[in-house]
Amino acid sequence: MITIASPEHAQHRAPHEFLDGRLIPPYESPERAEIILAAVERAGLGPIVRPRAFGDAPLHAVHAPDFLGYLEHAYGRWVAAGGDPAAVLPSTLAVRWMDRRCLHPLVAPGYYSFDLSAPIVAGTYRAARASADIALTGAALLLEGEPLAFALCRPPGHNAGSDMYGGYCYLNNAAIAAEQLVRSGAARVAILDIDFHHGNGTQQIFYGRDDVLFVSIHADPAREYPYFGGYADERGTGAGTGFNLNLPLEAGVDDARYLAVLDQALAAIQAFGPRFLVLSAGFDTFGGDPIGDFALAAAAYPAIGRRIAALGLPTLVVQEGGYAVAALGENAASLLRGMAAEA
Ligand code: Q9C
Ligand code: ZN
Repeated sequence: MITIASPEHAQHRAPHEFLDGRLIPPYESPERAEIILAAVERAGLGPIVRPRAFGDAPLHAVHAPDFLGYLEHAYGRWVAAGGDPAAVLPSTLAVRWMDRRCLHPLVAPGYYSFDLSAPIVAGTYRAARASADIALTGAALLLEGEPLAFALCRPPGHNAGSDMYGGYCYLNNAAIAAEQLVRSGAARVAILDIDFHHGNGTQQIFYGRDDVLFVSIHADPAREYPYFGGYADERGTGAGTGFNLNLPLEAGVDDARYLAVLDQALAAIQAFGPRFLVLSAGFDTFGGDPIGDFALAAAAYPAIGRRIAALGLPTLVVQEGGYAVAALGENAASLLRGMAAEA
């Protein structure tokens, strides 16, 4: 197994986020990536390499050009227009019946984002690009014959859609890697999302596609973020109908319950017959997570890893969420240990 990581992630450090009307310290912190890297090193899971640079083309394959231009220049234009230098965060959001394009530098954040949990600072775009390069390097390694790669991405990506960001996510790393695998000749690619939250961005990007299957196990959005999507009746559209599978779950999910639902997800992936698997791996399913309400024990992660690896597919593991920082490194290393043992 090969891990891809970069110190560039530290360029992104949000000063705060909004939660239930309160301005609070961000759950998504640089310490997360450092602790995962240290645990993977300690576990001796194979070489740790830096990402290669892939340029703009793979980003454009997934994200809209105006959205990428916005992300690149948002901070500088915001500050020049008088916005708080601490971070870019909107005060007015485009919504269902009021969604005209108004791109004044202090207003564009409300057009391109859907929540108040993804501040942009001076280094956010650089970090997000490095994060996408990490995922793309993992995809390249699979194409070169590597059976298992771990993309230690930060910031995470699965909440970011083709032209919208939010939920700590800016560029959709897993989607960018999956699209690269398809464009390199793989007829079918499956994405399994095991983050506690629904991967609304990944779903949106591939919703009309029959060559990329998206399967997500997550907290029922009727109760948990992202609330406005991720329900079981969202099955895809047009040619993509039947190629989107949401498995929303109740609070308090334990290891046995989770593993049973995971088997359902894996059966759907097996039936699809993909050439590659991209795993959006979040560890906010852990019982100790401060923003999740599942009850997984640490012992669940090696078991989850073994079952996923038993599919026998070349797999790219892409780091997403997980906010119980003290346990995060061990949980990530445990999943990978389980996968490597089975592979
Ligand atoms: N009451 C990831 O795990 N705040 N994003 C939720 C719930 C935002 C999660 C508040 C959660 C974003 C990558
Ligand atoms: Zn999450």
